[in-house]
Amino acid sequence: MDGSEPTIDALQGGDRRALARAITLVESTRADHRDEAATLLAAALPLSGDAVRVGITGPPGVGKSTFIEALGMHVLSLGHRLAVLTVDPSSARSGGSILGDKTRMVELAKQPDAFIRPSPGGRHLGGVARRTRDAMLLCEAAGFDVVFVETIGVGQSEVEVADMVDLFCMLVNPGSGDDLQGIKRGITELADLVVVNKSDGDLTAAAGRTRAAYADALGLLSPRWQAWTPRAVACSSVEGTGIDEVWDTIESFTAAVDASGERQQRRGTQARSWMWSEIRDELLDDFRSDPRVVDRLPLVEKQVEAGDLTPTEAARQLLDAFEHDADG
Ligand SMILES: Nc1nc2c(ncn2[C@@H]2O[C@H](COP(=O)(O)OP(=O)(O)OP(=O)(O)O)[C@@H](O)[C@H]2O)c(=O)[nH]1
Ligand SMILES: [Mg+2]
Repeated sequence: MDGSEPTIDALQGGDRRALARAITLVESTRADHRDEAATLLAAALPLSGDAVRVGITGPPGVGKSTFIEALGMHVLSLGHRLAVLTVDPSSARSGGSILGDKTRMVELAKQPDAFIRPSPGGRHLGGVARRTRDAMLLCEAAGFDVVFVETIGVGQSEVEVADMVDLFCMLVNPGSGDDLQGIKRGITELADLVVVNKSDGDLTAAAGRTRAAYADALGLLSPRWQAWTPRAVACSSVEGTGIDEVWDTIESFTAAVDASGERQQRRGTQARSWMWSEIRDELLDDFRSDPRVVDRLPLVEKQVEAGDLTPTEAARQLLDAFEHDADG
C-alpha cells in the first residue's frame, strides 16, 4: 500500500486516514494485501466489539441519507464517535455505486468525530457485504463507538446487514402502512425498529397513522429477541423532530438486550455464520477462478441452458474437475 502501511497503532490513535487506508487494504484482492489485512484484522479484533451497531434500510427516496445525517449529528452531540458504512448491491454488479454517488451527508462529513465510507466499487463475488464486516471491526478498533450500516431496501443485502448489526432499523414513508397490504409489503421480520420518516407539514397526520399501524403489526411478528419487542417511531429528518426519540429507543434496545445477555449471544452466532459465509465465498472464488472450471464453464452452461445436461450433472462435472485440480 503505497509506502505507509496502516498500522494498528495509527488506527487506535483514531487517525481517520489510517482507517480509510486500512479499509482499502481489506477490500483489496491482491494476495500480499490479504496477508497484511489478516494481520491488521487480527490485531483489531480484541479492540472491537464495544460499539452499538445499527443497520439502516429503506426504499429509495425515503430519506436514509437525510436521516443518517440528522441522527448522526445527534449522536455526535452526545459525545459519541460515529462511523457510517454503506452496503450497495448495485456496486457489486456494475462496479459503480448508486448509493455512493448520492450519499451526500454534507454536515456529517465535516465532523471530526464522524467517518463516512461509501460502498466499495468493483466486482465482488459472494455477498455484497463481504468486506463490510471487516470494515466495521476496523472502525471499532479506531474508537468509533457507534456504527451505522446503510443499505437500500432490496433483497439479500438487507439480510446480510441485519446479520452483522445489533439493531436493524427500517425507514418507511408516511402512508405506506395504512392498510395491511402496505404493511406486508413494507415489513420484514428483520426490523427491530420502524421509523416513519417525513413526519412534518402535510404528512404529519399520515405519519402518525402509519406509525400506529406499524406498531400494531410489529407486535404480531415472531420476536427476534426475548427482551425486545420491535417499536415504531415517527420523525422528521428535515426538521429534526423525533430524532432524539429514535436514539433513545436504540439505547433502550441495547440496555434490554445487554441485560438479557442476548446481544453477546447474538454476536457469537453472527461471528460463526460470518465464518461460514467467508468459507463459502472463498471456495466459490477459488472454484470460479480454477483453470479447469474456467475451461469447461462456457460449454457446460450452454448445455444446461439448452436442456442437454441436467443442472445436477453439470454441477457434478464441474466440481469433479475442480476437486481433481485441487488434488494436484
Ligand atoms: N418533508 C421531508 N422530506 C424529507 C425528509 N427526509 C428526507 N426528505 C426528502 O426526501 C428526499 C430524499 O431524501 P434522501 O435522504 O436523499 O433519501 P434516500 O433514502 O437517501 O434516497 P436514496 O439514497 O436515493 O435511496 C429529499 O428530497 C429529502 O429532502 C423529512 O424528514 N421530511
Ligand atoms: Mg441516500
